[in-house]
Amino acid sequence: MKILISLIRNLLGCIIVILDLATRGTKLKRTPEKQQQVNNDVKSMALYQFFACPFCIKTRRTIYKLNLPIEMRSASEGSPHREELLTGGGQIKVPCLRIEEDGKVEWMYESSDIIRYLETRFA
Ligand SMILES: N[C@@H](CCC(=O)N[C@@H](CS)C(=O)NCC(=O)O)C(=O)O
Repeated sequence: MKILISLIRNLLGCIIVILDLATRGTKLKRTPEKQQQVNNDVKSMALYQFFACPFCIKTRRTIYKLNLPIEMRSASEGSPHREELLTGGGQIKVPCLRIEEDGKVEWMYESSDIIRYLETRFA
């Protein structure tokens, strides 16, 4: 039963991934200088995520639209990043944005909080 639910969930996730890819639209355009600055700013960030999780897809969509080259780290079972997420953030829940700035590390959970943070900072 657990396997069936997981299968259905992943299947639905893959459908949402395809719909997202088909309807993403265009990326935000910036001057080369501004884009370079943004690229540098996001070097300190990484998104822990699952490929087919709807909350992760929603977050990745915002990251795509805002043209942010944020590193994606899979938190799926078997991935080395899963342990990092648990140890650093305190729970296995995705999406989670790791932000390292001024020697401090913040683990931001909740897709709506991550999206609001990125839009406020980069839109
Ligand atoms: N309210 C959260 C929901 C996140 C959530 O439920 N994520 C699921 C995956 S879709 C999760 O991480 N579950 C833990 C697990 O599968 O181990 C958000 O919007 O980010």
